[in-house]
Amino acid sequence: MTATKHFIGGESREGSGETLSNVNPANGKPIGEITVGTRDDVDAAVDAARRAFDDGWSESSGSERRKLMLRLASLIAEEAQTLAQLSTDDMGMPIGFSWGEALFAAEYLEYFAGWADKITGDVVPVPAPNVLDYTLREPVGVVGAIIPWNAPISITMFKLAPALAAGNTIVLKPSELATRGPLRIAELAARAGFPPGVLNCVTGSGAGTGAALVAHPGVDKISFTGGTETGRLIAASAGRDLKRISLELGGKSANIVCADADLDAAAAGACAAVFVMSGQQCIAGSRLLVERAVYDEFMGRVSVAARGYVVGDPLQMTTQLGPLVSQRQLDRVLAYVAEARDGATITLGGERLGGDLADGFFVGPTIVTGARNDMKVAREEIFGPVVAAIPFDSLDEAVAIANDSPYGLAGAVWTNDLSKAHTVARRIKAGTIWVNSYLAINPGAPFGGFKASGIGREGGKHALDVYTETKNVYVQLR
Ligand code: TXE
Repeated sequence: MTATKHFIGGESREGSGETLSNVNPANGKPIGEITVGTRDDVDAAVDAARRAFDDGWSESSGSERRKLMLRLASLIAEEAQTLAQLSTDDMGMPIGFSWGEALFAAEYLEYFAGWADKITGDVVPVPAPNVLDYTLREPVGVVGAIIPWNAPISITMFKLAPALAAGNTIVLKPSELATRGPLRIAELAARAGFPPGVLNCVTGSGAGTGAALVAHPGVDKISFTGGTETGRLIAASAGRDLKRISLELGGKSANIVCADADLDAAAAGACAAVFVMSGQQCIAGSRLLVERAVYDEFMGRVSVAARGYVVGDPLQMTTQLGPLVSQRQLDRVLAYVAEARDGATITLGGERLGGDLADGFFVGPTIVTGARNDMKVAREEIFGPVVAAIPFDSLDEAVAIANDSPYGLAGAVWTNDLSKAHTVARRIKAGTIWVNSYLAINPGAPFGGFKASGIGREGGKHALDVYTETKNVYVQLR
C-alpha cells in the first residue's frame, strides 16, 4: 500500500520520514499508510506558505479570493461523495452523515467567500481637529491549522474558510486518524486555481509533525481543534514566541429538559445530542439534566428513542451510529462506563457489540441514570455515545449543575416557557446555547468555548477577527 504524500507548494511530495498504519474502525482491516511529516517537511511547507503570502496572496483582492473560494466550494460539492467515503473509511462516521458533512463544508466555504471582499476597517472619531484616524484589517500571515479526526472535512473548513477569506496562507496538519479527506481538499484547492503555497498539507502524528508546526518560528498563528490536554500543550508551546492562537477544545455540555417541554421532541433531541457520530463531538450533550417531576417518564421516552438507533456498517445509508474511531477510543469509553457502574446505573448499552460487528469498535447508545454531577462520567469528556442523566428540582439548581463543569462549550434548554428559555440561555456559561434544538451549527454564528473549552470563536464575522490583525493609522492633516 502506498503511503500518503504531503501537498506542498502546489504539488504532492514524498515524505522523508516513517509511516503509520491505519485500520478501518468498522472492521479492523488495514486501510493504508500515513506519511509522518518530519521537521524538514514542516519547514518546506512553512517556507512555501511564507513565499505565497509575501509574493502576492496577502495583497490579493478580496474579489479574487472570493472567486477562488467559490470554485473550491463547487469542487468540494462535486466530490462530496468521494470525500464522504474517505472520512467513513478512516474514522467510521455513517456515510449519510459524512456526505452531509462534505456538503456542509462546501456551504461553509461559500459563506466565507462572501466575506472575502467585505472585510473593512473603521474611521475612528478623534477629539482633535485636522486628524484622520482609521483602521486596516490585515491577514495574520502563515496559519498552522491542526485538525482532529471526528469531523475532518467540516473542521478543516472551519479554519480554512475564514483564514483564506482574510488573505492568510495555511499549513494544514490533519489527524493521523483521518488524513485523506483534508489532504484531498488541499489538492482540490490547487485545481481551483489557488496559487501554489496558499494551502499546504503536511500529514503525520501529533507529537512529531503537529508539535513541529506549532514550534516553527515561521508560523504566525495556530488554529487548533482537539482535546483539552493537547490544547494546553499547544498553548504553552505557541506562547513561547507569542503566536496567535485559537483553540476549540472539549466539552461536557448540559442539555436541560424542563417539565413543560415537548417531551417527545426533547427525547429525540437528547438522543441526537449525544448519539450522533457516536458521541464523538465536542458539543455532545453528554449531561442530560431532567426536571424531577418528569424524570422517569422522560427517561422512558429517551430509552425508546435510543433503542431505535440503527447501529452498524457505516457504509449503509440507513446506519445512524457507526464505530468509535479506534481501539484506544473504545477502551477509553468502556473504562468510563465501568467506572460509572460504581454509583450509577447503566440502563442501556455500555458494552462492545459483538456478532457481525465484533471486528469493529462498536458501542451502542448508552444511558447512565442516577448519576451525580461530581462523578467522573459527568465531569470528563468521554467522546462516546454515553449520556449521564441527572434529575433537578428547580431552574436555579439546573443552571448551577450546568455551570459546575470545567468546560463551557455548549448547552441547551427544552421548554415552552419563553422566559425560562431566555433566562437559562443567559445564565449558562457556554459559547452556544440551543433552545428546543441541539447540534445545529450556523456558519454565520460564533462558535467556541468558555473556560477549558477553548479560546476564540469560529464562524461569522467573529472568525475574521481571529484571522486578521487590526492596524490603526493616525494621520495629522495639514
Ligand atoms: O485528540 P488530540 P485525540 C478529545 C476527546 C478525545 C481526546 C483525545 O475527548 O477522546 O480529545 O483525542 C494533533 N502538538 N477530542 O488524541 O490529541 C493530532 O495529531 C500538536 C475533542 O485524537 O487532541 C490531531 O491532528 N498537535 C475534539 C489533533 O491534534 C498535536 C476532537 C487532535 O488530536 C499534538 C478530537 C501536539 N503535541 C478529540 N498532539 C474536539 N474538540 O472536537 C496531538 N496533536
